Amino acid sequence: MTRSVYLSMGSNVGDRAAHLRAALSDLDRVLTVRRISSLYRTDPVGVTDQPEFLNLAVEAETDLEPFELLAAVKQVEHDVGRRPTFRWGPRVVDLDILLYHDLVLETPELTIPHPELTRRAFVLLPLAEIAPRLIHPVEHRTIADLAATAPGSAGVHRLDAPQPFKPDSA
Ligand code: A4P
Ligand code: MG
Repeated sequence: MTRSVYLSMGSNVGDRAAHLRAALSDLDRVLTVRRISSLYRTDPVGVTDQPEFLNLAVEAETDLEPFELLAAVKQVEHDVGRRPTFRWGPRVVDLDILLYHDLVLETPELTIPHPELTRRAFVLLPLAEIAPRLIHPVEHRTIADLAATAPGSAGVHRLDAPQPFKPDSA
């Protein structure tokens, strides 16, 4: 059965925009990308002594089951990180599953909705741009509402969304 899913992407190493573009086109091969948010320049959260991130959110449709989707996004991370232009070093793209239809799942390998979703402006603001009326299946609040009260939103800056961020086939 085809389901709507929402993912977030971030990069803070090397050519961040190129990493995100590569991840988007990779992703579009394994699921159907429907919407892509603008790109956001975001202050690092958690470990703050690291470079600024670029973040975005993606809406897609997929027939993959949750764990198949997790495997697919891990594969995309791996593929993008292994591009020959980038040496060893830290992972260049982080891909998280935010929401999978209205599924609520809590296992050691996979938690949906993503447990940090409600606390992270760098995830909520891009997501609210593409899915403001979506209801968080645990909080029972809209994404727009959660984004409006998210801590750290001052560190999240929306950039123009250049066309190259759309995968060719979208
Ligand atoms: N996992 C469980 N649930 C999920 C899910 N819903 N989606 C498991 C994806 N993965 C999920 O993730 C570790 C394991 O989480 C996976 O193998 C999977 O089984 P990871 O991405 O390999 O490891 P990580 O990056 O250390 O963890 P995580 O939680 O993704 O990192 P964080 O905490 O998200 O930190 N600041 C800004 N401004 N922007 C950012 O993008 N990102 C981080 C990354 C920190 N600060 C940031 C940003
Ligand atoms: Mg991750």
